[in-house]
Amino acid sequence: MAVRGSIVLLLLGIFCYLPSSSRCQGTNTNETQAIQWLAEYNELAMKAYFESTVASWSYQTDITDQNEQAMIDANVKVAAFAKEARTNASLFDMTNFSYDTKRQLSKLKTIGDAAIEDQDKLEELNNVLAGMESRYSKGKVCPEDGECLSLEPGLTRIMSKSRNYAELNWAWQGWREAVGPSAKEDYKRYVELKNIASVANGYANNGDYWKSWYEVDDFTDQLENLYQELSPLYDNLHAYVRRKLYDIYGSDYISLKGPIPAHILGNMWSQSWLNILDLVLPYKDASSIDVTPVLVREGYDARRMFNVSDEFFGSLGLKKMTPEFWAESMIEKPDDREVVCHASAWDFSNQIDFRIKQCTDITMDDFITIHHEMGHIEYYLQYKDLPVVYRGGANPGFHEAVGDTLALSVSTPKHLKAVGLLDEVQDDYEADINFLMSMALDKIAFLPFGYLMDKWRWAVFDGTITPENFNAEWWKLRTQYQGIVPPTPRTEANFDPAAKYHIPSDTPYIRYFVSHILQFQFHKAMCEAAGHTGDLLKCDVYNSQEAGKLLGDMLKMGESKEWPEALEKITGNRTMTAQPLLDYFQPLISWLEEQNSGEQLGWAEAWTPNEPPVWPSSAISAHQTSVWASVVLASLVIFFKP
Ligand code: BJ2
Ligand code: ZN
Repeated sequence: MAVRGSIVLLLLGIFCYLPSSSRCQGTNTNETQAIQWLAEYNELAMKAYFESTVASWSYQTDITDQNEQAMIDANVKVAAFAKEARTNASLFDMTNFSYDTKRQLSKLKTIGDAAIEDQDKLEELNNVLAGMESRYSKGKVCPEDGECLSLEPGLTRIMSKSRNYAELNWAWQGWREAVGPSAKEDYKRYVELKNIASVANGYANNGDYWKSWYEVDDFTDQLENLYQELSPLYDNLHAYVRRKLYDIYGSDYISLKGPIPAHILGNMWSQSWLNILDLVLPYKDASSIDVTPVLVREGYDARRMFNVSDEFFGSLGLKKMTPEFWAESMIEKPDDREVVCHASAWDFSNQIDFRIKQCTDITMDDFITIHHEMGHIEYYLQYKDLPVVYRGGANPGFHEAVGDTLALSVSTPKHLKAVGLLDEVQDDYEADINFLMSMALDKIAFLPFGYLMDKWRWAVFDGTITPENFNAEWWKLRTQYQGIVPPTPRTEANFDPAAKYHIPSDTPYIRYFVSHILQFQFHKAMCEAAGHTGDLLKCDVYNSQEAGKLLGDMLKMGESKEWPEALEKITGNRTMTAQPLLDYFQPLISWLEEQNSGEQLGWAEAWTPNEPPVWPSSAISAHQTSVWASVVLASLVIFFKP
C-alpha cells in the first residue's frame, strides 16, 4: 500500500492538500481503485500489526527495559504506518462508493494515538503508558516479615478468603499505596496526550472518541436508561448483603443505612462479590455451588481448566483453540521474571497466532475468566478472514460478551455436575435461589462498577474532573453508584483509580457494562435456538449446534456492519434491553424484596466506618512498643533536663 498505492493515486493527478487531517477529502471517485488499494493495504496491515503485537507480547510476558524500548519503537513504527494509510485513504472521494468501501475507508481515517503529529509527544505517550503498565504489574505489598505479595495470586487470595477486617484492610490499602500515588503524574500527562490525539482525530476529547466506537448518538442516554432500570435490583442485593455483613462485622464497621466498606466484599475493587457467597448464602443446607474445592481436590491444573472451556466451545460446533494457541499461550505465572499478570486475549493479526496470557489460579473465578478470554479468541477466529479493519467486535461490548454468554450455561449447577465439577446438585426452589444469588453476586454487583469507571474517565477527559480532585471525585462515584466507602479516609495523596488495571493500561471500561446487558440477550436467543423451555436460569446450551451456529454467524460479521444489525442477527431485535437479565433473575428479585421488607434500601453517602485496627498483630505490638519507648524517652528527657 505505502508505496504502490500512493504512486498509483499520484499518477492519476489526485492530490490531497491536507494530508494530515482526517477530514481531508480527496477527489478520486474510482471505486475499483479504492477496492484494489484496500486489498493492498490489508496485506501490509497484517504484517505491520503482527510486528507490533509481537513486541507487546514479548514485553508483557517479560517486563524488561529492553523489551519496553522494543515495544515503544514498534508502536511508533506502526503509528507511522497508520498515518500513511490515513493519508492514502483520504485521497478518495467516497460520496458515491458502496456502503462497504465507504465503511472501510472511513475506519482508516481515525487512527487513535497515531494521530499525534509531534513525534516526541507520541513517543512520550508510549513511554508514559509502558511506565504505568509496568508499575501496576510489578506492584507488591510487603509484610513486616515474610515475602512480598503481588496482586496475583497473593493479594487476590487474601481479598477473597480472609474474613479478618483488619487484614483485608492491610491488603486493600497496601495495594493502593503500592500502585496509586506513583501513577498520578504519569496519568495527568496521559490525559493531556490522549486528548491531543483525539482532537487530531476530530473529536472534542478522548472520552468522546471512545464513545464514538458505539456509533449511535444517544449511546450515553441508552446506558443511563438501562442503569436506571437495573438499579432497584442492585439496591436490593446491596441491602441484603449489608445486613449479612453487619451480622458478621458489627456496628463499628457497618451501618444498616450506610454504604458498605469497600474491602470486605471479596474482591480488590468490590466489582464482584462472588467470593463472599459463603457469608450470604440464602439456604445453608442446599448443595454447594462453588467449584473451587472440587478443582483443587481433583488436582486440576491450568491446562485442564482451559481444556474444559475449549471443549464447551467445541460442543457447540464453534471453533476450537488452535495448535499455535496451545503452543504459544502463557497460562501459568512464570516464576523467573516479571509479567503483566492481568488476563488478556491476543489477536496477532496474521490469521495464525491467537493467544491468551493468564496467571491462572485454581479457582472458580479463574475458571470463568478462562471462558471470558476464550470468547475473545473465538471472535478472532470467526472473523479472521475479514479485512483487518473489520476485525473487531460489532461494538466493544459484543467482544466482552461472547465468553460470558457461554459461561452462563457452564455455570448452571446441572452442567457443572455433568462435567464432574460439582458433587451433587439439588433441583428445587432453595437450590435455584442459592444459584441465582451466586450469579447476582457476580453480575448484578458488577453493574454500577462497570458504569462508573468510564463516567469518571469521561469527566477527566472533558475537564470536569481535574487532577486536584481526581480521588475525591472517584470516591464520590464509588459511593453514589456502588454504595461503598473506603475503610479509612482518602485524600488527593492517594490515587485509587490507578489501582484498577484498566486505568493505567488505557483500556476503556464501559464495554463491560454493555456486555453485562448483551450477554443475557445472547443467552436467551441461544437458549431458544437450542430448544430450551422453562426458566432461563436453568438453560445450558451445551452440545447445541443450533445455538453455536446462531452465535458463530453473528461473530463472523466482525465490525463490518453497525452493531444493531449484528444484534438483530442473533436476537431478532435491534436494541439493547435489560429484559432478559431481569427475566433470568426474577425468582431472586422476588426473594430479595421479601427479605428486605424491614430494610432501608440505599445509603446515606456521608456515613463512614470506624478505623480498623493495625494489622498484623506483630505490627500492633511493634507500633505500641515504639509508642511506649517514645513516652519513656520523653519522660527521661524531661526528668533529667538540667
Ligand atoms: C480479565 C479481563 C481483559 C479482557 C483484557 C485486559 C484489557 C483488555 C483483552 C483484550 C480483548 C479484546 C478483564 C473481565 C471482565 C471484567 C474485566 C475486569 N481482561 N483485555 N485484548 N475483565 O477484557 O479480557 O484481553 O480483544 O479486546 O479485565 O475488570 O476484570
Ligand atoms: Zn474481555
